[in-house]
Amino acid sequence: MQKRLSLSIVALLMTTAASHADCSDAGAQIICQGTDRDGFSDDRDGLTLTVRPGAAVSDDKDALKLEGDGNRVTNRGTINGGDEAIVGGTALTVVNRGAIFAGDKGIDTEGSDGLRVINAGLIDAADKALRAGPDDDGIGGRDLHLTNTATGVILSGDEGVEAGDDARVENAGRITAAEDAVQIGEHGVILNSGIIASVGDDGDGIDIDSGRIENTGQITALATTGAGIDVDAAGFDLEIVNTGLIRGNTGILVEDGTTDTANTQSQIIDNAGLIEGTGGMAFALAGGRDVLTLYQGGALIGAGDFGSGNDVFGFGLDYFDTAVGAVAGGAVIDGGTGFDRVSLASVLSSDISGLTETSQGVLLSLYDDSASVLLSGFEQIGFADARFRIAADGVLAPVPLPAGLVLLVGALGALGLARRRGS
Ligand SMILES: [Ca+2]
Ligand SMILES: [Ca+2]
Ligand SMILES: [Ca+2]
Ligand SMILES: [Ca+2]
Repeated sequence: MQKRLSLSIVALLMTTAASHADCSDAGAQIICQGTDRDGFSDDRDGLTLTVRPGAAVSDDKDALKLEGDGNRVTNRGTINGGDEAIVGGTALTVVNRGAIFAGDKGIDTEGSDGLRVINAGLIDAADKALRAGPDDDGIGGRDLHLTNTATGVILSGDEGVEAGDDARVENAGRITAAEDAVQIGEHGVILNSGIIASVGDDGDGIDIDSGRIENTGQITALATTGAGIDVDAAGFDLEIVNTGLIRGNTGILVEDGTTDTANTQSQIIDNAGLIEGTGGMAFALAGGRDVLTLYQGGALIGAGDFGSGNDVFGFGLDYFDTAVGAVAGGAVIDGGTGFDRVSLASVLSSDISGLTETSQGVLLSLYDDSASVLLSGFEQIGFADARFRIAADGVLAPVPLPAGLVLLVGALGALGLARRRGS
């Protein structure tokens, strides 16, 4: 008798919940099950809202509006907003294992800090998928943490992920946007093993000010105005470690002041993957002291421009273990203005097999012409055993002057290098 009574109470509770088909709260715990067509709004702090598997919460306007602080949404069903899908306040956490659809923004915490999103499902927004930047007065927008897992898909008709400073984006899934796929500010950290792609007629794969990007996946932009990675004016440096693909009209583009405020910080780039500029420039690093080093497997498609400042184009100790052929597909690498150095730390000066002036620059060939690089605007070339400086008067000279290299210097001069530099 006792057992039968318990079962009937359970049955009654289930019937009651299903007939409400609503997001219902018991204190700070909110459960959404069934089909809720008028959304849910609550301005308290510290709420925990769960959309159960099979449940659907929708509204012609915002589907979930939780503008208090420290709220948490776990979605295992469907959230569908005619306007925003989820609007939140400070320190909102969203764990999505279901589907989130929005006629406008997917998750919107603009003007607040500390959005946490773990996405293993789908976020599909007609406008920005995640809007977590500062408001019009510059308030908020810091400290986004996004983890998009291998099953996570973020689709956007505008920016995919927009946030301010101190953002951290870990992507093993797919972030695809019509505009910038990921747009963040200073001290950003992006760890990408998946796909970050801008696929519209404007926009960059990543738009960032400073911080660190580690890429083992793909960061791409399709637009003829777009860069794989676009670096805006910044107060701090940016490091990029690439073993995957970075591709855009320009692969990596740093603002030089032509259209927006110039970036004069350092870009430190370690490349063992591919950096490709479909429009002809693999990279343009603008002002500041920039360092790009190619490691084993590292390749460039397109030309390179280090811009102003004293820059360094380096080849890691392991680079020539496998690399043969022309660096940058024969396109010129330009040191730009300033005292710029090429560093070939594993190469002996006796491995130079040719140094030829061309209309674009100086073609340096190594190892019986099996490897070559076309250089312009560099003031010094360093090898394991010697450095050569192109002095202001256009004369190429070893630095310091090892006696055995005098003949070589003479040969370089005969090839016309000094004349070109002086012209
Ligand atoms: Ca530079
Ligand atoms: Ca720079
Ligand atoms: Ca330079
Ligand atoms: Ca220079």
